[in-house]
Amino acid sequence: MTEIGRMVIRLEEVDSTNEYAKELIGQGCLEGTVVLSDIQTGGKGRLARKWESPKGGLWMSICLKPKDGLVGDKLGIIPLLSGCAAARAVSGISDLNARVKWPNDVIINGKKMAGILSESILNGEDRWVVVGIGIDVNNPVQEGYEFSDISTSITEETGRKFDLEKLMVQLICEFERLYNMAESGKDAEVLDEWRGMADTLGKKVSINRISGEITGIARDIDEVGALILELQNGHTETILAGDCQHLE
Ligand code: BT5
Repeated sequence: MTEIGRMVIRLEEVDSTNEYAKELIGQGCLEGTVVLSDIQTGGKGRLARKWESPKGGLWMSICLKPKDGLVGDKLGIIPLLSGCAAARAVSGISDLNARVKWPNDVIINGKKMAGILSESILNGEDRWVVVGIGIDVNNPVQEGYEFSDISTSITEETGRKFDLEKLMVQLICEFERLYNMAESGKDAEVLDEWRGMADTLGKKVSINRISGEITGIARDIDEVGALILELQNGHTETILAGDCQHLE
């Protein structure tokens, strides 16, 4: 069983908790080490996009050394289970109905409240994964940013402020539960849990991939978390990575 958060490193400010976590792995940190920071000056999204990380949000990374049921293609399950853990933690502290959007977002009423950045690295011969989770908690995001019209925070949804420590503890508990299920071969159950919380399935979506844009109905995910898209001509296409936009 992998214990998450036996070691928690709390910083006031850092460029990116993911980058800090990678340095810790290089220095031989304990698996399951968690890094969080009040502020990130160089927070990252996928594809080198910027992640705004002012005070008030939960910006954290987890150092993992996946084994057993989580090797090879199955590493693709990690961002999905991270999204489930984040959505459950948000719903747990706030009573909001947080849902997951393929591949890596947590949304409330269609608006993004959290994102996941999962990075795989080699440390010597060992495969490690850093999972970065960013949740907009007490920081407003509905004004002032170019993504404001498609984002929200817990405080903007509820009108209240929340204890980041409590959210972190819930997130670690949910993450540990799902991660250990996946490592011990119960990945099908983890994916079922994702399906139960998914806002994407059954919807018409447009996926922006490096190879171009594709539109269809999101029918399901496969055993490694890839999206199964039904195209207009009735064929299906399996999408491993991309940006997903819900069209309805
Ligand atoms: C993500 O990327 O959603 C992954 C975000 C991961 C952030 C965490 S915080 C802790 C750890 N350390 C890091 O440096 N990163 C991780 P992506 O799907 O590419 O979405 C990025 C896009 O979301 C940006 O291009 C903006 O449009 C938008 N965005 C930026 N900051 C945001 C915020 N605080 N809340 C909502 N949307 C944001």
